[in-house]
Amino acid sequence: MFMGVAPVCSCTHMVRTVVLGVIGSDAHVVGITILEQALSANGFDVVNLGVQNSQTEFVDAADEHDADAVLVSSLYGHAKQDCQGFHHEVAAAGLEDVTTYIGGNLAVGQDDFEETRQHFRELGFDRVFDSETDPEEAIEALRTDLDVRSSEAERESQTLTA
Ligand code: B12
Repeated sequence: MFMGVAPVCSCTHMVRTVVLGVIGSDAHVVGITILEQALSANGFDVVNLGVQNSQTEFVDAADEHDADAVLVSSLYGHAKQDCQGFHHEVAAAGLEDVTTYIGGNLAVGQDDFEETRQHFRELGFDRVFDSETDPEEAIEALRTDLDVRSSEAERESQTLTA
């Protein structure tokens, strides 16, 4: 009689898929490489798109891989232009439930980061991180945001700091 095969893993939580990449013409690769390693070491399934991605490439990858989160990186100071309309593309693809973060050197020069954060939050990003961000901080935020997605009430009670 066929007895079946025991599951290899009896984990109670799902592996979360994260699409990660650098947007626009930006070629700074070190930050996302470190983020990829940290995320993978912490159990995330990471799709690293590398550098110089269009908005469409992020959205297509999120769709194709059924991503839980999209992490956009930008270092060269043109993130505002590169991210204009990004969330319209996300919505047009029916991916409004995908968590979106952006991080890096998001403006030119030394600006007031709270203003920068506010700008990107208004564009639609769930969290905005500066270039001093430790990968652990992003991982903690992802754990919080992706775990509470099962409960609308809990999600609304979260206080976002990034
Ligand atoms: C190395 C470097 C280069 C290399 C890149 C090599 C490569 N392939 O990666 C080269 C020489 C090619 C280069 C080119 C340019 N660069 Co450059 N570069 C740097 C430098 C010195 C280090 C970047 C780096 O690797 N840091 C180490 C990694 C680990 O840190 P990180 O990238 O900041 O990433 C961390 C965080 O930011 C954060 N993070 C990043 N993304 C995200 C995303 C999310 C979602 C989260 C949560 C966190 C997060 O987590 C990461 C890991 O801890 C910085 C100055 C600096 N000290 O940061 C300038 C810097 C980024 N470059 C700069 C500029 C202007 C340029 C050029 C435009 C110069 C020019 N006129 O040609 C070009 C752009 C070319 C292009 N098309 O991208 C400026 C940007 C200025 C701004 N934003 O206001 C900087 C800040 C230098 C400066 N002070 O002026 N650069």
